Amino acid sequence: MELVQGDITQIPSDAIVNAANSSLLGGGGVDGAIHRAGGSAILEACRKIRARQGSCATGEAVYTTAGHLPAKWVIHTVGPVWQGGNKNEAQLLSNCYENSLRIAADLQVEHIAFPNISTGIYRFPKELAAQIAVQSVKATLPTLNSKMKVIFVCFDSENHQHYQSLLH
Ligand code: AR6
Repeated sequence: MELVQGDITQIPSDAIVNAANSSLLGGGGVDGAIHRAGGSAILEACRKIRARQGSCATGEAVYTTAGHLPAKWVIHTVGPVWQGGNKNEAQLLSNCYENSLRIAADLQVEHIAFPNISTGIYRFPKELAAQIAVQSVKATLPTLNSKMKVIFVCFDSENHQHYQSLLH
């Protein structure tokens, strides 16, 4: 596991994870940044997935091309909206990391970059989200037939500090 502070759209990686919403049709935050930088091919691919399966449930993940991004794939996962902690938010957030890693392993990626899912517009407490992210990755990686490198990409310094204390 590695830690980087910056914009995930600039990180060269086999797969970049998007903190999407269940419509898969784009939005603000990191989702908006990924669609803007990656171009229309990502939205076109998302529309095809919607036509096939409908929306993407919270905690689930799907993958598309990465368009113009310096990556092969974008894995779109839908984090939970924080509603106080009694709506299964922790498990659903953990599922986002686990399901994204499972797709990445199927795609045989060697590097995957995660943003801090749910910690922006969806208001998940950052410290708890960081603990769940690290724990979920630590629990999932050994179950996969993969030597994948996981890069946590923190946009803001508060998230970066939480990950720093967890990873060192
Ligand atoms: N690179 C890396 N991280 C980023 C970037 C970036 N370019 N931009 C923002 N972040 P958010 P959510 C961080 O709000 O909370 C969208 O509208 C940000 O600082 O992007 O899961 C979707 O369509 C924060 O730490 O995602 C959904 O409707 C983290 O990314 C909704 O927002 C997540 O913030 C999802 O909300």
